[in-house]
Amino acid sequence: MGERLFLSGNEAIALAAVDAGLNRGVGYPGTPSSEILDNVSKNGGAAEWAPNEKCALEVAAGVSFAGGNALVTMKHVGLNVAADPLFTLAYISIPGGLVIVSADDPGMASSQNEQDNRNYAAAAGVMMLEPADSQQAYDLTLKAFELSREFHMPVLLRVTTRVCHSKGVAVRGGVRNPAHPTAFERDPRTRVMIPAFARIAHRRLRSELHKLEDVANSLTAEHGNPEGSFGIIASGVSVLHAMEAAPDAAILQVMMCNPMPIEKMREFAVRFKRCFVVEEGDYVLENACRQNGIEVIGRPELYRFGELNVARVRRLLAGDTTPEAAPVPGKPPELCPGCPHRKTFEALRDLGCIVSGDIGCYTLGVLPPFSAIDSCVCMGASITVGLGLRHALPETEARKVVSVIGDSTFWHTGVNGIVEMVYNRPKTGHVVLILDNSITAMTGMQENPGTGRRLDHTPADGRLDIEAVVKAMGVDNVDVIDTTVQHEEFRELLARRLASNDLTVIVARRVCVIAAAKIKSYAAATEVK
Ligand SMILES: Cc1ncc(C[n+]2csc(CCOP(=O)(O)OP(=O)(O)O)c2C)c(N)n1
Repeated sequence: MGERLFLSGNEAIALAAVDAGLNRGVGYPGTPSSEILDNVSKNGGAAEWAPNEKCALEVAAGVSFAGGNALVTMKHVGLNVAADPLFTLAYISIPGGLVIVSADDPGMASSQNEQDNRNYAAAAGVMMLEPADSQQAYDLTLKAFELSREFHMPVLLRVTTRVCHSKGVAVRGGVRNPAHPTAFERDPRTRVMIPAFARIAHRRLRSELHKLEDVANSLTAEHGNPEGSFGIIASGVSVLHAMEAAPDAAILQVMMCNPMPIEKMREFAVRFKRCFVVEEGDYVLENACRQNGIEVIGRPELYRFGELNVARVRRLLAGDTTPEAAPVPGKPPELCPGCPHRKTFEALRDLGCIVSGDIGCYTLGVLPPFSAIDSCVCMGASITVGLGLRHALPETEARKVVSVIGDSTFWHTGVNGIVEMVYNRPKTGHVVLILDNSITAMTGMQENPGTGRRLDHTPADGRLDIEAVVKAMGVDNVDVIDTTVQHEEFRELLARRLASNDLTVIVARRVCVIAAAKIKSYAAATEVK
């Protein structure tokens, strides 16, 4: 009997990755995935925050090319940023182990969309495992590393908010591998994806995926009453909801959703007059059943939106499509009292700026009493969308456009926006406001390349300096100001820069009030050493 622990899904993934023999965990924070790498570090594994998800996946790819095991963590939208390496890594023969955690957020507890990354697995041809609880998060992480090493392919591990954050008992098995030995073996035919090699690699990928269908069929489990009056095919946390909503049904759990256990699903479905599919998000299992001639009862569109829960699954199984009760209104989010972003947004509002916003705590500047953000698309988009507005709007309006971005987001993908700004300069110039609260606040106070500390808050080897970087890139004016105390100076500066045709970066710098005490304690801990 292994060690019994009480773990969240994220803690279980971290522990299993270390137990599997981890050489490096790499990621970029994003709810609900952020705690995984902290826990890797707490369990003695090497872990780092990369500037963004594409960098994270590529660093991890290098580790796996050296024969090591690499874990990559990100939220679902992070995989959009990392999609370029993902699709080609699928073709590459990996000597080590490469497991990519995609933490999806159905219901958008903390996200800008509810994309279902099971679609990525199918589109890229990458195998994907899907745990339902902490025990399976532990077991399937171990399995993911095993499969990655056996088939020389990356593996996606898809978890959702409930799986990441719910706690449950998980038994830690006997596996305790040290980090894998590494060495470089030259093999350009399988790792340099020029068309001549990639054509062969694509065929290899498809043939391996066919072999993996047997693995998919073996990675299923039946729950509930095998003699039940109806069947349910489900995956992820929906399995648990279905077990509770329909204790008399037979439930087939799909743990590998790419490739899919088509034969198991077929054998299961034919046993019942009625077989439902219960899944969150897109119609991934349902469509696979239909494409393969497996007769199932699907979900009305109402249940495509948001998370499922036991009550909703009961309604779904009853075919109830009457409108659902509106959720109890919660307290709307707001910028903290004392947040350094507050005074900045007051000035933007009062000066009537057109604000191209970005993603971070500061997105809350859209809400009253500030109402001072006009668009927000994805991380890094503030600068580039602002530039598009500058190019397209009549001059009087173009002059009001300001791009607002946080420090972590600037290092993530904002830097590229500065490249675009200097290279394709709008006639009226542009003003970029970098809200530097010296931490990645929104996702739980993680370090970033500008804080000078590593993931575990010890001093980093290097610290990136925003002013030096943007100056070196050719920005005309680089101003640094504390808008919390220098209100009037900030308003005057902003108005002056907007009136000019210059390219301006204003760094509004003041540490996040919530992080300030922690940052002091990190400094103190270092001094003692
Ligand atoms: C591609 C992508 N990765 C991760 C996230 C999660 N996320 C939202 S905002 C944010 C960073 C915010 O930090 P910062 O820009 O420093 O602003 P702050 O919250 O500190 O004001 C992150 C990591 C996301 N929305 N999109």
